[in-house]
Amino acid sequence: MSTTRLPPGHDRRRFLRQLGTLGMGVALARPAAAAATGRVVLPFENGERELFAFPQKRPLIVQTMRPPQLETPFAVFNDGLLTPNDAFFVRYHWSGIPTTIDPATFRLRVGGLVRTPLNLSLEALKQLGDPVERVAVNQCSGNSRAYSRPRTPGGQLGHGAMGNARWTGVPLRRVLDQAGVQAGAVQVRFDGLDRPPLGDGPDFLKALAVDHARDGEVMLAWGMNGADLPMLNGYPLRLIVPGYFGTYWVKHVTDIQVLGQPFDGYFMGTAYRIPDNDCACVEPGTQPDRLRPIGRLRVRSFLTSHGDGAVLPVGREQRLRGIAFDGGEGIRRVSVSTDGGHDWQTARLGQDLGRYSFREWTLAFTPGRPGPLDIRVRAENNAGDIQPLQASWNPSGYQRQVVESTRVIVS
Ligand SMILES: Nc1nc2c(c(=O)[nH]1)N[C@H]1C(S)=C(S)[C@@H](COP(=O)(O)O)O[C@H]1N2
Ligand SMILES: [Mo]
Repeated sequence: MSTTRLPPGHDRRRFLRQLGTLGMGVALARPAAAAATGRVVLPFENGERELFAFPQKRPLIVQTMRPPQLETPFAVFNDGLLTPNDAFFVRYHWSGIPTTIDPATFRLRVGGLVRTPLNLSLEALKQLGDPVERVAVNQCSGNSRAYSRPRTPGGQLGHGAMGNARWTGVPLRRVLDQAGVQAGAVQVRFDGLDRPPLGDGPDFLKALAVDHARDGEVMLAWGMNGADLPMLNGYPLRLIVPGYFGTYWVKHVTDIQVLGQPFDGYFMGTAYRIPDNDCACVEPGTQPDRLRPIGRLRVRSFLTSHGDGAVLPVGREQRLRGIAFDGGEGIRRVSVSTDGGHDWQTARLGQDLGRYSFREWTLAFTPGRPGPLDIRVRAENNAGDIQPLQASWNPSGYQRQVVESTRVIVS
């Protein structure tokens, strides 16, 4: 097996050069090898974006080049329920990301409040028992932030900072049991191989309550849709926290510490926090009194078969199609309105890939007369949580949930 997951030779050198020399400010002096492969315009002000193909990735929507922050073009979500590895979105906080990792020398350390600290090779990890698989949605807290009104600081993301994949790995519990968690353990903290540039800034560290970490569902995954993880999605090992926002899904995870007190580093104590009230919201433009760490995904749904501006032939039956998901209760109903929210019809739910997965919905629809149409989709989960018709607001533009509108034209 080769010691790198990146393409050899020219392509690999090109990748290293891109990562090493491309900043947001160098667009004018862009090396030929890093030319954009296209442009898209997302449906909001300042929505022009370039597409760029990083190694192992098809052209994706560029949020920043360094570090790579890439959105999935929305049409991909209509191709199938699993998001292909080369189309899966990418989020990093710091530019010090690993570009080559030798799977033979990679180690996962487990320490802190454990009886037996571990230092496991990938092979040793894979031999801890039968691998497990789970389909789960990874969604960034800031997905759809560009739709927040008033607008909120942070990456102005469309709806493409999410993806659904089949993850293969071991339950984190198996690894923690191997180490033997000691009495007094409160949290488990995860560190990946990426680093802030030049040692500035807080390292990206995330923590879970010890009971959550041991629930049997949280995984350490090396496989994604039947292949190794792409480098940019956390090769060779990442945390999977089914039902939780992507911020907890630490990539390139190499160090796990069992802690006797809550960890309040920057990415737990300051960032990724939401208003600590029932709606996790405040009056637009105001600041909350108290915050808490972001947690589970909220119910969302999308139309994927038709985009804004699509033209539907009058009198011809169409199949409206899309996806719905939530934080793990499972989707029980999807309703669709083709008249801007006046009348609602129940859509048919497709194959069930598990309660953490995207769920497909479909609805036959024959447009009656020419003119603009506002198509809306609204999902409800098995706990009765339903998407609101009015958006709520929080200062970071996190966890958007409102029923979305797609404006099409019948002619
Ligand atoms: N090591 C590391 N893991 C990380 C991050 C990071 O910056 N570094 N970002 C997190 C955030 S905020 C998100 S949304 C997900 C995105 O996962 P992806 O890049 O595989 O799509 O990774 C998470 N894991
Ligand atoms: Mo994120």
